[in-house]
Amino acid sequence: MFKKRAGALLAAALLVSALAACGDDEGGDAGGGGGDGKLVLGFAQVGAESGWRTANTKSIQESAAEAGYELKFSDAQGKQENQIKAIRSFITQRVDVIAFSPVVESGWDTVLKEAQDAEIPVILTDRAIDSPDESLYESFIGSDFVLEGEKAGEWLVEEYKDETEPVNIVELQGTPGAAPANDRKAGFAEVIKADPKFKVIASQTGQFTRTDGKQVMETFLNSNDDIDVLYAHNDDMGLGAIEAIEAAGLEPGKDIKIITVDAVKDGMTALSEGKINFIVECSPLLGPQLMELAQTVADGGTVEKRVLTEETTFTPEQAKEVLPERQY
Ligand code: GYE
Repeated sequence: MFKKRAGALLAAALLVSALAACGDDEGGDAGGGGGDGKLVLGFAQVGAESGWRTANTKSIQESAAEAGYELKFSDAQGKQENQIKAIRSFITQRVDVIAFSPVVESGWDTVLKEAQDAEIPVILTDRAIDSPDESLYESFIGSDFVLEGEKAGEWLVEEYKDETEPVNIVELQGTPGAAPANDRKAGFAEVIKADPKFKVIASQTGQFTRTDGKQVMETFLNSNDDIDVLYAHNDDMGLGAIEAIEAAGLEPGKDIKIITVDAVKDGMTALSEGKINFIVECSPLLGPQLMELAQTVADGGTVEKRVLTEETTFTPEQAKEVLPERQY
């Protein structure tokens, strides 16, 4: 079922002449490369670290099934070396398209060059890579993580606009080296630096997981007794931190204001209860657009180099309104 782009054009030309010749009904060949015509998509996922990731995996699996594609799905359990292995195995299997969500930003050039040499198009989903060689992938679909960090910072600036005393902030960062961790930190820092009263007194990774979010928040609480705000790079770490805050006899959302990113159901529930104060949305529902992109690149068509996801923000009142219909 493997098909090069040049091959796609040839296959399309042959198909047109075959149809012209015998009025045959073989049209709609998704893969275009013969066999049963199913497009074969190899997808190398980060892992299952968060509610966001679970929803993202579901979206990709459901959309692939709906589109009638054969999905080869690999879970890297948070390790770059596993993702590289999975991509190499997709190349060996000669899938039609490779898509993956890079666990960290750097270190992809060699394996992506191998895919390029094998003429298998690659689509980045959710997270970017830091390579200057943009020819290594066809498109990058996902959120603007810097903008998410900025939105978090803007809420904080507005919330504390009348405050004259220092505002002590602790930050739970995502996986070190991951695009959403780097960018959410940078966007937030850029906005709050305008006012020196905002002080990030501690900032550490919580690996995007609840367990680590809880544990790191415990250490923050043990070494600082004047924390005003927690900024967590995702809901799961914020939810873990809430447990640590409650265990320390403090009230999350009141004694310590909490801002998170993602807006998955559990996060939105905590927001509606006032335990989180503000959530910046990051949509995991990338499946349908990814399938469209995969089809286009498999057919040799051109796609936008950057496909941005549309997102909003939520206050507790807004969370209450949308929760009943929230899909993830
Ligand atoms: O925010 C976090 C997940 O890459 C946008 O990864 C994604 C992030 C998401 O683990 O919850």
